[in-house]
Amino acid sequence: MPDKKIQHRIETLREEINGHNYLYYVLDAPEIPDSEYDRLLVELNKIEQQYPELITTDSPTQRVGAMPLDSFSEVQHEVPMLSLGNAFSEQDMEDFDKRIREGVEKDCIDYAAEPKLDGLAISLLYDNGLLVRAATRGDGRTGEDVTLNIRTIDAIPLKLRGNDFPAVLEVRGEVVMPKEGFEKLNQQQLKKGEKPFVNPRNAAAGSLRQLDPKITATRPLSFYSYGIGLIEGITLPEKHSQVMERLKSWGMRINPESEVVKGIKGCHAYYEKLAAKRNDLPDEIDGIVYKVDDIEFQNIMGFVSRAPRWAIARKFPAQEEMTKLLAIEVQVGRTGALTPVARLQPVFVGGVTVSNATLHNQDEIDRLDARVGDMVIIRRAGDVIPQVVSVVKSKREGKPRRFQLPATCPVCGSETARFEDEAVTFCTGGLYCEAQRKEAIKHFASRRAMNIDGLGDKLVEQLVDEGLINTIADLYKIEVEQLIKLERLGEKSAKNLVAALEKSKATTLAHFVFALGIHNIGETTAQTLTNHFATLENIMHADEAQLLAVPDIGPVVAENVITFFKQSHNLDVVKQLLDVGISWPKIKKKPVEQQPLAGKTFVVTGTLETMGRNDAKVALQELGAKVSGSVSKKTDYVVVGENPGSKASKAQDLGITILDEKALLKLLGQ
Ligand code: 9MJ
Repeated sequence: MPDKKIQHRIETLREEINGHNYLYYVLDAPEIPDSEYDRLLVELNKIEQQYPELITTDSPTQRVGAMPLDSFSEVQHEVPMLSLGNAFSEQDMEDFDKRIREGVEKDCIDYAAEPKLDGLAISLLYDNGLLVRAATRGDGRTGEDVTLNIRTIDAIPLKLRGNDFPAVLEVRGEVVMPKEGFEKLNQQQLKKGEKPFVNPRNAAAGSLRQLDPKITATRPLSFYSYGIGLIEGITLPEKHSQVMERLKSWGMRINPESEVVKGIKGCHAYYEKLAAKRNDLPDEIDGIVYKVDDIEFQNIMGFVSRAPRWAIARKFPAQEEMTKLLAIEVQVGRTGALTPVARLQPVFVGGVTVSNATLHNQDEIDRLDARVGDMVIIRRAGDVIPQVVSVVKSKREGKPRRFQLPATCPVCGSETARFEDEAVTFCTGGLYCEAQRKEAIKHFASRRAMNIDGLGDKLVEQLVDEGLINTIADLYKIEVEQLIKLERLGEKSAKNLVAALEKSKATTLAHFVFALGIHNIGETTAQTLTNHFATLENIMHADEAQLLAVPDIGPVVAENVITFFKQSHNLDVVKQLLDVGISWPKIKKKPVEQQPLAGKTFVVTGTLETMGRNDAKVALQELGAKVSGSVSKKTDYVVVGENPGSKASKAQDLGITILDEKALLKLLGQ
């Protein structure tokens, strides 16, 4: 039998936890970090496991129920759950305000203004302060019992605070999924290979419809209350805003943006204020709800069918609309990336007319299964570029073909390519592709490539825009007279540039290979290729096996090199560059097969005295050797310096030839 002390500790812990929940959710002023909160919960859980007879259903440990349901049962709403009339313009609002002023015979009305949350309306029934039932709105009269799911939402108290709450209280409000949680949930869905949710509202609805509350418990749901239904046992204050304050004191969360505003002017100002904030708010909202604050006036106005005449929802312009996907066009960006773009039947969404939306890449098209002729949902939130959210499959007519990004670039006709683990498909045209021309030329001219002094980004753009150059080879045909005619370029600069171009012709093979702008070929890879193949011809004619034999060259680089030099236009440009006189010192060594250490694998370990380990590696590579990081049966030689590690002993065990530094230097001919 647990003693009084245990009972007391349990009660203290529950009160503390509920108090922190209140600080966090209702007052938005947490006092302790999450870790501390978790510790309290762990302690409570531990004691309750030891004394299960002390567990109560309102304990904060009891949010997630044990068993999944077979189905949801029906709930009759004793006080119907209302819907709201809509206003779409200032004029609609002015008409509404006029009706109220005339109805209650007052010049200026106070309105309780609240964000209109885009979630699910829910009714919470508290009996003697305990949450006993939660139901969806359904058709307003009959909803579904979702108590077990609702209990998992931390922002909803299982027990009301204080001791002045009514014997029976039905709280009404909206279950929402905050935008941040929605994004995270969708990332998880994609990772699991499951379908992402279309918007936070759908995600919230899907989460509440789970028969297994354990699943709902993992979803980032939240709740704001905005009114009451049944109430027994106390009389309420006379204003809606005061009622909301009471709800807050009992532990219910109220939207912090709520305000009482004066008259129609106040309504308009509040609308403008929230519309400007809309995208920065944590939750998705689709408008403003205005309620006559004085409950006596509410009673005077009454209802029409199921909507109160004392409240209205002023809608923001819709952020989602349906329209037809007329075509999918492919754009080639500055970097060569192919981007599919949806051409749409123009549609007014998020306050502007939208006729294009990006489809990002092939994966996105596949995920949406978007096909030409489909009806699609377009979303434009704030300043975010319009997105295709989903395809309305039920409206698909006939059997449109799946869309595939083209095998050749729509701008230049070069082959397109896409590598494993990369989402983008890109044009391999590089130098030749008009879409990529400016970027290719800028790269070519840059300091670490051909180092053309005075040819900056701005000037490149000007030269291309004025039609003076089309390819990088054209750079070397520019004359001083042509340059002088350009805006902002004096005679001296023009002469300097032509001189710099002339100077840049004397380069190195590694700089030249890097300057070509082959995808994934950075400076180091260009150097590696050069060391290994020694001549441009060898690099251009290398097949996959030869490329893969080069240390540090993987399949992606190999494919990039092969595809680049397969394009006849790239070969043209290279030829033109050589024809204008670009040259480099010959690398005095034989192609790899003929090199002295070709086919031999080395491992270098320990400290070398006369040359660094890295220099030793490069020197070995230059003689055609492969240098590896670990010793295996395939290793031919292990070079051992001072203080070698386990690699030396492993080499001994495997019977591999061991070289000291002297032997290495001899081998290198030094
Ligand atoms: C929403 N959705 O945020 C009401 N609502 O009041 C607010 N909905 C409402 N109030 C009476 N803030 C019926 C519906």
